[in-house]
Amino acid sequence: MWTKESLDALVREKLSDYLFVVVSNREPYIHTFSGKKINVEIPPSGLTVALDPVMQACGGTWVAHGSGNADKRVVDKDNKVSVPPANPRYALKRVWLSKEEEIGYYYGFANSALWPLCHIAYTRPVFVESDWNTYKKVNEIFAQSVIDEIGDRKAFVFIQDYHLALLSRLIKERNPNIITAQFWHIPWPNPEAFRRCPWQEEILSGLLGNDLLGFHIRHHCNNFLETVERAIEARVDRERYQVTFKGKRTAAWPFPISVDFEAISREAASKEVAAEMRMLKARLGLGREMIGAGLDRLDYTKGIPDRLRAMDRFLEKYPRYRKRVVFIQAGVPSRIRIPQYKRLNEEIDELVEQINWKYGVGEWKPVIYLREHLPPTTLMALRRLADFFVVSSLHDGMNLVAKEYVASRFDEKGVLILSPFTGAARELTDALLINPYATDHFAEAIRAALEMPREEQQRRMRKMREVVRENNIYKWAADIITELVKFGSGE
Ligand code: GDG
Repeated sequence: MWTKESLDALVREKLSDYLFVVVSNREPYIHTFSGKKINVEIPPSGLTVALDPVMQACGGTWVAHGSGNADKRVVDKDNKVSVPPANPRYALKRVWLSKEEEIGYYYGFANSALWPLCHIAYTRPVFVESDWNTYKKVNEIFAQSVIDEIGDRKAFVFIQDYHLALLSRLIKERNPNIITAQFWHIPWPNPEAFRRCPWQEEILSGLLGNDLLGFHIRHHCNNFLETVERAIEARVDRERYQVTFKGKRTAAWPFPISVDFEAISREAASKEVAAEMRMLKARLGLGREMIGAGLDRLDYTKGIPDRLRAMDRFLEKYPRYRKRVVFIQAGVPSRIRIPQYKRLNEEIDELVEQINWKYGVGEWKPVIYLREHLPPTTLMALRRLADFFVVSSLHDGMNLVAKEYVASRFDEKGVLILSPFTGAARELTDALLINPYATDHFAEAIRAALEMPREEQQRRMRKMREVVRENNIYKWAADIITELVKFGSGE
């Protein structure tokens, strides 16, 4: 089983001759002003949890957009700051973007075009030529920053996600000896869906600059290979999952991302979390009710209205559960500058209000909506309090929230209700699988979860915990690094 220590040893052994560079849009540490003081925030993301230990072990460089308002204040003349702040182990090199660049690249092409294009969630992608041009320009800015950092050293570059689809090719054009891998954190849709992108050839060509391209599941790799086959002149080897394009080979393989199982499990069992569970119940005015919960970044792909509709249907169909079940939805709004996200927030507000009006009695309300930024201990307390936990994405690359719930339930209690349209559903087959579009069936699953005997809960949870324990975040990183170094040795 992979642990932080064994990953550390692997990195020291295999990467020691190379400079290891991670590139992502989001930075692992953000400096912000709080009055005159400067604070450091760690953004909540699975990516940071996965790659921070790798970086700490190999002492490389992480290149990312400097988005904090105090970020410029703390960097040196090369735009670098040593992190983690308390015990510096590697360099965070910041890339600066103007407001216009951020709007066109991040809010525009990445999140209004590529994100809805790759998620089949019936939100129309918006393709704006000027956004595309800004996206290309920002990818160039990142490429230059990476190239300057590497100089003439031997290097592995590990690129993250859909914000930087053109990066590997831009890097290779400047220095073909650099080995690059990229992980695509969102689904890759079928070729029919992808061809709606007016610049599909450029994007594919950009991604095929990589030596290794990672997706969460094999299905996304297959979609990618089919898209390549249909869209550009390239040779696709379906057996080896490889593409040859312009004389260069790229492997497209699955690497299911995960969480730090042991750390979450340990933290969930702490005294602080137990105390927070009591405080949270008191704060929310909860007594003996059974508790359901959902916790998401507020995104239209996560199926939040769909789960509220299922809750509505459940309470309508089974009045005996009124006043006996409460559903808590937590999560912070995200990307609110994009109109579809604003509309989603309004839709959720309306649904919560309607359901609470319909079934509320006196002080009691069936849905509690926690929209504020909650500290990790509170989120952990919520997972531990949840008799059932809902992940109802319409489409999701993996979904770490589901794995975090499983990792938190060291007591082997609780039921996970999970959408089959998540990557996680391929591994967590002992969850109650629901179709978020099928409201009645979904409502039945809520009832089944509430009525599931303890022994069955335990049997299912135990199996899911085994899966997440074994396939943890360190295995994800180790598997990718193991493959990556083979390209370095020419294997
Ligand atoms: C993309 C892919 C893939 C959520 N709300 C709050 C909060 N979170 C934390 C969760 C979890 C993380 O954020 C979300 O991870 P997900 O995997 O669920 O989803 P995306 O953000 O869409 O990530 C996804 C992932 O990349 C990794 O490859 O799994 O499919 O879409 O860790 O706990 N954290 C805090 N407050 C919140 O309100 N603090």
